Amino acid sequence: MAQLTTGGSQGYLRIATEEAFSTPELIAAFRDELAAPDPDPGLQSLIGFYLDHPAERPQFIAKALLDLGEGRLADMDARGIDRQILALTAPATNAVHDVDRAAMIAETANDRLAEACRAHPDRFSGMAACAPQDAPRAAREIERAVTKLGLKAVVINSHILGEYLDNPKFSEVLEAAEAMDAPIYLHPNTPPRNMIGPMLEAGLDGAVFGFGVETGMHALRLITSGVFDRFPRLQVIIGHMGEALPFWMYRLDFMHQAGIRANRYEFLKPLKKEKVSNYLKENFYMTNSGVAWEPAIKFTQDVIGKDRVLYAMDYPYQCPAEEVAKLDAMDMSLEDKKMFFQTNAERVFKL
Ligand code: 1DF
Ligand code: MN
Repeated sequence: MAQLTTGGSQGYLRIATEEAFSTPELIAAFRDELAAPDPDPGLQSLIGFYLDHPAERPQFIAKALLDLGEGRLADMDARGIDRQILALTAPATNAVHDVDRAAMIAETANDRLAEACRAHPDRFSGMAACAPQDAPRAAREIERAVTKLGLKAVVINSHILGEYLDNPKFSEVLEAAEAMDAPIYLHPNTPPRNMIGPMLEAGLDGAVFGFGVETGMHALRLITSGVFDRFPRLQVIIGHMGEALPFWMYRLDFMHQAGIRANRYEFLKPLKKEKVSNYLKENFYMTNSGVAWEPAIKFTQDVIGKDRVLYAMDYPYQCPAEEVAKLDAMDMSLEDKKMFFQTNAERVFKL
């Protein structure tokens, strides 16, 4: 494999858009959640593994998450990554029961992230964390993070203690993101207690599959509940090649419309744009985090639009340099590759 370099000599910069970091405050809260009686099984499966497992990968990840300086920059250099768009790692504040503590963790993380972005403005940009559990405070924090800290988007790690963003209790969060013109990165979480059982039993609850099922469903709920009719300018970014939703699109449209015509569910009301796919094409961006796979990237470009598909690495969870080289080598015009790796991200995150 040829040496990967930063600086754009291949004809584009590489901007990685779903890159994770952590804070000591978040780690302490995860430990307390796991020590409480009857902890969330998804949190236990995911974070229990990354906090304490002796294998090489979780040890590397635990260390890399806390490095917002030289170690991270060296890893970016070695992989030819010009810029990371950073987000507080999943499930972040979504899994913290003490609402005040959750909000403090988000606010402190945003301060730390803004400091790292100020120290390395040519290498780091960031997304704001918040604690949607306290929606008015989350809305204020989104405004502060965008206007005072220069953060570019909002990260929300899918379900919030088993609740979903279409619940009217979270309206102020969506309203603030729309008002700030800040996209929401709907990042995966492990499935909640009432969904995880058979997946956990089979070892399929995490990034291998459960993440995608949970987060894809969350994204769909936002559409079918009419969130984008309430907030038409809201933009949502989903990773992992759109959590497979592009591949579902035809069936989603057919079955959703059949359900609407039959008035089958109280929850399902006709949508202004009628088809689920229209929202996927107009209110969503999709990144290829964890999917360094040319056919899936091209298919998604084809069905939702080349201007809506962005590159992501998912450092430090999945970061082999070989994946970067593989994507560089895609059979795709230089113009399209530049949109994928660079210019779509520059537009969406206002870099
Ligand atoms: C994993 C993957 C963990 C992703 C993550 O955050 C994460 C993993 C805790 O492999 O367990 O963000 N991911 O986005 O694919
Ligand atoms: Mn991720």
